[in-house]
Amino acid sequence: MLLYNSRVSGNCYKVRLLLAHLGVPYERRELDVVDRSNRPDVLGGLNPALRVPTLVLDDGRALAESGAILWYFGEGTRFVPQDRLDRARVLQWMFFEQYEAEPTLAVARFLIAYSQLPRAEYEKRLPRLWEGGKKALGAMDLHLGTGRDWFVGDGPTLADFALYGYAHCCEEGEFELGRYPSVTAWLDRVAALPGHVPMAA
Ligand SMILES: N[C@@H](CCC(=O)N[C@@H](CS)C(=O)NCC(=O)O)C(=O)O
Repeated sequence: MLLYNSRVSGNCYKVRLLLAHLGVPYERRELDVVDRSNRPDVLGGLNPALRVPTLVLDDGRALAESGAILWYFGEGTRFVPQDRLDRARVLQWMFFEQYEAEPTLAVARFLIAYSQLPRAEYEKRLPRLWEGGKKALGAMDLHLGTGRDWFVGDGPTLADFALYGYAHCCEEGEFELGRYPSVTAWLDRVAALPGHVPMAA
């Protein structure tokens, strides 16, 4: 199995994190997230969106979108609850991650830490991204602050891995994690799970 990956992408990291927890072996091919000029050559025919993560199974079939890849490997494991409502709640937080958290936390981080653009070129975009990212972190903090250790149920699920991808590195986007104590405690909990791998692994 081959994962088209970027070392610094939280979307790719979510997948690597789950595969590490499940002990699933795979190969990685690194793609640049700044110079994307080879994307059509490499990912054309595999993922029409030309984004990473893109996974190619051993039989040649491809799967893209971090959430879909998480679901493909997570179904039937301890990371997807048996209860129907809890399963839907895992999806609730995965959709939240893609609509509220990733487009704000990830984009602010990318512009500031990885885009190699002069700050003047993107500075006007930051207040909106910060506003949206704070809203997402605030909602996560509120949810976890009601005495929960995990987003759904009594143990880690795909929802936790999906949200961890960009929440754990949001300070690179100049978000202040100290304002979200329940999120900070949850990040520590995820990082303390046996089998955890850091993004740089
Ligand atoms: N919704 C997708 C987003 C994937 C995505 O945005 N990947 C970025 C890296 S984090 C990428 O490939 N960017 C390059 C581009 O937009 O051309 C997912 O969750 O997998």
